[in-house]
Amino acid sequence: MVKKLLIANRGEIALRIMRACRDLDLPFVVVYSEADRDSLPVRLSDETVCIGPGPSSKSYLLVPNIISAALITGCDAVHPGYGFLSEDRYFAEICGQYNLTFVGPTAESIARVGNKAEARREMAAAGLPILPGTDGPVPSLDEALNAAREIGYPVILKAAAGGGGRGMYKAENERELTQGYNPARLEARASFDNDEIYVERYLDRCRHVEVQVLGDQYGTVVHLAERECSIQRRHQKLIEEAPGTSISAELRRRLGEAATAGASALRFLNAGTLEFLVDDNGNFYFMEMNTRVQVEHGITELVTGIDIVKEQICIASGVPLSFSQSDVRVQGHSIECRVNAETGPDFRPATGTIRELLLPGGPGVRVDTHLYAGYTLPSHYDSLLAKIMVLAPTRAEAIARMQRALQETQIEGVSTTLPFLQEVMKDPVYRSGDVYTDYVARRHNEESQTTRTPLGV
Ligand code: MV4
Repeated sequence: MVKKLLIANRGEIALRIMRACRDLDLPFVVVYSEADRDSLPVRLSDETVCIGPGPSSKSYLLVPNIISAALITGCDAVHPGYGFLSEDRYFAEICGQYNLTFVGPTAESIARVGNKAEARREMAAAGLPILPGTDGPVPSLDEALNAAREIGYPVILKAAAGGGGRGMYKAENERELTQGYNPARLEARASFDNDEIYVERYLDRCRHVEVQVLGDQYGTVVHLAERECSIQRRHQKLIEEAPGTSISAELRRRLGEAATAGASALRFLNAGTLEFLVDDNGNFYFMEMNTRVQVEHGITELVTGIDIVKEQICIASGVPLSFSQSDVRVQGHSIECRVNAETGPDFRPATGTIRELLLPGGPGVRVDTHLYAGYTLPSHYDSLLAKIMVLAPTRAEAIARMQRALQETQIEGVSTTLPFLQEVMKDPVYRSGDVYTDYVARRHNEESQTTRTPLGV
């Protein structure tokens, strides 16, 4: 086993990793920025290291500071959590150079699927279904127009180096593609320092379904079934469920087999997720692969009973997976609501001091949060405050439990998404399970999320 783990993250995921360490009786160190001095992970940790000032670029993203923190505290492993350096192939490589075990995939795997155009090719070669699209980046508008003529409209332009939906432009026809091509490239360059874009057929009325996979150092790959994450706003997930609301046992098996085949083709190590779009006819298409633990991993833990973060640490330590595919059972239905601090019509991150905090409990409720009463939210980081998760025998019972949990939750001092989450739980369309990626835009009167105005504002 690794002997001492550096937790190179903050907020609720730092706390989540700490908990896995304590369950494993593994010593750990938490890093923090000057803005996170009073954070809960720092308060609850025996050993901490300050790695720089508040802005992430000067602390959580600064590789030399993280590596130094690990070396001076005698750590032999680093868990990157999600965001920050978690999908940075160079960080994974540098950890190796300093004999630090990176709790995640190999730098090579991160690189192979980090470029979405390449990931499409890799997965198609492994036999996974993909939407019609270009084999690689389209370097000119003419080539984009020619490709779209073959593919058929509507199409979507995606930044090869993008991810999570950033840098996407939908085009219904040649005029829109002509208008969107240059802005898409400029935005891709500005956001990802890489202006490669590719063209793909746009799928309407589909669901966003992702399959959790784990791979160990001995080539064993298993999947932990799917999560459905169709309820998103501006490509931020708001609500996730496991298993998917409309996934038959047959489709689950096919999705799982595809995900396992894709991950095996990469000889994938540690925890990852393959993202698919699923239509109403049981067709599914590979979109992209995430090579980290995800925010929403907890609902998979609830329905499978598998501790994904503990597995990540064991896998990184060279322990073979202790279970096989046939041991993995999905039991019950789980829902996660993300509570974010946000304000105003543009949903800007809100800051403030948590004056009062009441968290829900009772049967089937799990809350992952770094909040405590009196905590002042720093302004430098993302707006996630808490993940409220429930587990119940059926989806209807899970919704009832979530309503109970949301009713009990009180967060004073900062405005949050709690009212929105309560609206969704009451909505007959949500309750019927008839939920597609356009749910928030259609049901909650919000702008379309794919077609952004030219120049990407
Ligand atoms: C798409 C799509 C439809 N057609 N690609 C968004 C996240 C990224 N990983 C993939 N995403 C999508 N890709 C094609 N060819 C729909 C989405 C999508 C989405 C689009 C608009 C509004 C909300 C969405 C939620 C999930 C997925």
